Amino acid sequence: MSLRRLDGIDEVDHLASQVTAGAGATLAALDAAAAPAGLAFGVDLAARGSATLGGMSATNAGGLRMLRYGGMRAQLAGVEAVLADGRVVSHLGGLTKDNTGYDLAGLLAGSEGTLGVITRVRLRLVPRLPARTVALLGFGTTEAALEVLAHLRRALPGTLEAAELFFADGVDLVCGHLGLGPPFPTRWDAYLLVEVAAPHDPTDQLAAAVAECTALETADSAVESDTVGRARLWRYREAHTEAINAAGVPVKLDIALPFGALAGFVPRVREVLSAAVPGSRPVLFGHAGDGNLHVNVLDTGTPERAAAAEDAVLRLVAGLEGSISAEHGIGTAKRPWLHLNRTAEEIAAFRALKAALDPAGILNPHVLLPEAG
Ligand code: LAC
Ligand code: ZN
Repeated sequence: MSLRRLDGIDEVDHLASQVTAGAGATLAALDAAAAPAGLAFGVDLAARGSATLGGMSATNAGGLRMLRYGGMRAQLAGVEAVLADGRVVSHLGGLTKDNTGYDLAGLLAGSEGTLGVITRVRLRLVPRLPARTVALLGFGTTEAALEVLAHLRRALPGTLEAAELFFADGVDLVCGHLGLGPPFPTRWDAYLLVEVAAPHDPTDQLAAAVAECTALETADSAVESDTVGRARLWRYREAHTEAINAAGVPVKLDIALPFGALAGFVPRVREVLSAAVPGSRPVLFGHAGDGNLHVNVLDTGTPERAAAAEDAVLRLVAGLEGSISAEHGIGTAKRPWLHLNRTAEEIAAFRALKAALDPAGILNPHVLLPEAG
């Protein structure tokens, strides 16, 4: 019998670059367990100290490195789960090639607890890259920031790990909340934060790629490669959620758009909100590398105004062929809008799966699927 560690993480299988972990283990514990084997986990997010691997799997969390490694579903090599009738399904062998039927791990990832309760996960690990560099870039327009990102994707194949976008109003909130100075003397409209990671110092490569394209645009840049400097630049992005929550109770939307629609959406969503909910205050930020923006709307006031804000943004997004929930899932709040992204046939297939695996509807009822009728 193998001993189970208190942090819920089994011994790392360094031959397979995989590990088995309990659903309650945290992301931070996983990272600490993988490090001595020269490995890391492909998903990272700001709540790494409290986010659990079971919750991250059930919600198919995306996070900050999705553009390089994919989301939680891509990391799952197997799951153990308890079904609604108490039976346990377990497939934790982690074979690289295993074409023996339905992919239950993939199905349970992102099922939001509606089809089974994940109890253990078999996770793929990635090489731990020791050399990392972060650049924060300020631009006069969102278009310029996204053009530069497109260039960096081509110029930095295999090393670009994160590409985050945020805006002047969000930086103001973060600076006010944390008592931080602004990143640059100029208050830029759009900010792009990129991180590259490689076996050897990628700073020169990043600096050259940035110089090639920012020369064409009016821009500011700051580059940091030590741990403290990188964390200083990341604070401007990672503190957005806490700074927004400190400013009020936001309507939180989490959308994705085709890349070609992203730049136009930024001014358009502000116009749409100011028409639908006058006096509301949108703060946008997110994972530009995935086409995913978090749209947080402050100062909606009444529940009616909050619902109007939500409806206006989600209809705009669906009209642009985007996703009404890129990362955070449907939950209870987004159910009334699921039909904007999913056809009646798809929703019927969802209901058939739910009925087969949870006929009495005891697992996370009222989540994901719209109420029937
Ligand atoms: C983030 C969370 C809100 O990206 O998804 O910070
Ligand atoms: Zn996010």
